[in-house]
Amino acid sequence: MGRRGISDLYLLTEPCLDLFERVSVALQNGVGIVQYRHKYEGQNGHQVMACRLRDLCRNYQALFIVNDDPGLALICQADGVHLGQGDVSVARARDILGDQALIGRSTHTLGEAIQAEQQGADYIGFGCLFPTASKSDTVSSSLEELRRVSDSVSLPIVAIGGIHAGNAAQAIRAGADAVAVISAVMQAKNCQAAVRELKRQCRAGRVGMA
Ligand code: TZP
Ligand code: MG
Repeated sequence: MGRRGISDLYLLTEPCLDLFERVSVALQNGVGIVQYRHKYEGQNGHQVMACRLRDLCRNYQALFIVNDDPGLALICQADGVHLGQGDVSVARARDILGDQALIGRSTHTLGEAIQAEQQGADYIGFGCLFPTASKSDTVSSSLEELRRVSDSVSLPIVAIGGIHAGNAAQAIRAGADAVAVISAVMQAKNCQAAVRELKRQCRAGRVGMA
């Protein structure tokens, strides 16, 4: 495991009919961190789903993170929360969740990454590295900027945006500790094969760095 459990493959959920089955398969095949990210669920549905996913993650000793909402993270006793640039401050999330919580911040530039570290985030998301259909309001970034971030920031870095088995190793080689994916796993025809190949590519990327 990497620093505080952030390594290799970080899975973000999206609404789908076989959500729990997919996440279970992902966990069985070595996903170590799952973020509950459902933008369009009613508040009640959020709580029920988040608590079920938390239980699932606990069964596999995986970390469970809630997107956007420290209040929901508190209610469902998540391991932490992931904050976008437009969400509450790291300090506010820390007030709500306490010192032990893992707080992530989305970043798109070296400046935002340095700021997230200064503000006390525990890890940063960095991207969007490659074209994605999963998020419309993304800010594009690059492997070169990821390298600069990796040289300047000591927090764990989770690369995100359009990552699949064909480019995951590049992101790791450029300095990411982990790669975060939605569609590469949540929309995979064969979820198990997708997770295994992504993990293999992460390992290949690390070997390529040695
Ligand atoms: N933040 C930046 S890109 C993105 C998020 C949530 C979507 C990533 O989804 P995918 O399907 O792995 O490209
Ligand atoms: Mg957000």
